[in-house]
Parts: sequence; structure tokens; C-alpha cells
Amino acid sequence: MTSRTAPTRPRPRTGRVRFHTGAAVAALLLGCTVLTGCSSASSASTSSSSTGAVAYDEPVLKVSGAYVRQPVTADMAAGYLTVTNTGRQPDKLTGVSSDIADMVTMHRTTAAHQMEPVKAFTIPAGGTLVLRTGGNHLMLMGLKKKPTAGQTVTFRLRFAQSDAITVRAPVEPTTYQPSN
Ligand SMILES: [Cu+2]
Repeated sequence: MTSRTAPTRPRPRTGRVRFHTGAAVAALLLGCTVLTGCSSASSASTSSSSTGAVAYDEPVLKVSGAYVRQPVTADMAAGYLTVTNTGRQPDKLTGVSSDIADMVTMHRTTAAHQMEPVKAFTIPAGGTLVLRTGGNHLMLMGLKKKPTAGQTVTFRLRFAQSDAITVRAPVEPTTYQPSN
């Protein structure tokens, strides 16, 4: 077991999306329009949210394969992981922190093999975000200690939609190559 995976339920949404859905349904059923100011729309939205049909219309995330490569120096280290989204809505990885670093930034690798910081990584609906060597990765800066193979570090991942996920990531030797 290389990392702890934790399926997460997205935060309950505000009533906004469901209200619009419910209002549209109510308008169809009752033939009322915005102009007539039908007041039953809000009660219709309550019942539609309890059917469960809308509950899957959200990102559902799982993190796997997290690890940190033992760095050459104590200045910075790189972290890798995969986020799988089995939901029907995309999400975004918007921030990462770690117990061993003052700051964790998200880096993408350009076609010219240079890396540059990004504000977020998209996790497509029904897809994956893969951070791996030579590609997109996490950059751990301001290390409190140099991570050494055999140790475990913690990442806390924050998302635009879903609840934050905390994963434990082993520190792997510089020669390590993930199997996937
Ligand atoms: Cu980098």
C-alpha cells in the first residue's frame, strides 16, 4: 500500500443549480412563467434534490499512486500522484500543501521541457489527472527536512468543488519508476 486513498463526497452545493433545475421543471409542469411570478418553484426544487438523480451530477474523486522522489539537494523535491474522477462533472485541483514543505506549487512541463507554475489542474469528468516524472508535477519548496527514501510525507489536496483530500505519500529513491 503506497498511499491512502479516500473517496470523497463533494460538498453540498448551494441551492442555485438545483433551484434553476427545479424552477424549470416547475415551469414546465405548471405552465407558469417568470412573468407570472410562480412561487411554487422553490418548493419544487426541494423535492427534486431529494430524488438522488442530481447527486451524481458532481465530481467524485480518488487519489492514488502518490509519492515523492528523494531529492538530490535539500532545496526542493517533486511529488507525483493521480486523481481519478468517476463523477459526471469536472473538478480542479486548486491547491496543495505538505507537512514537510513551506509551499507546494503545481507545475506543468512545457513542450520545451521547461516547467512553469499553474494555478490549477483540471480533473475531467470520467477522467484522470496524472502527475508524473517528465510531466506535470508538484514542487515542494522550503523543505523543513530533506525527504529520504523510506519516509512518508503528507499531501493535502484542495479542489474547486470537492472536499479536500489528505494522502500519505512514500519517499521513493531517485531510481524509482511507478508501474503505471
Ligand atoms: Cu517543477
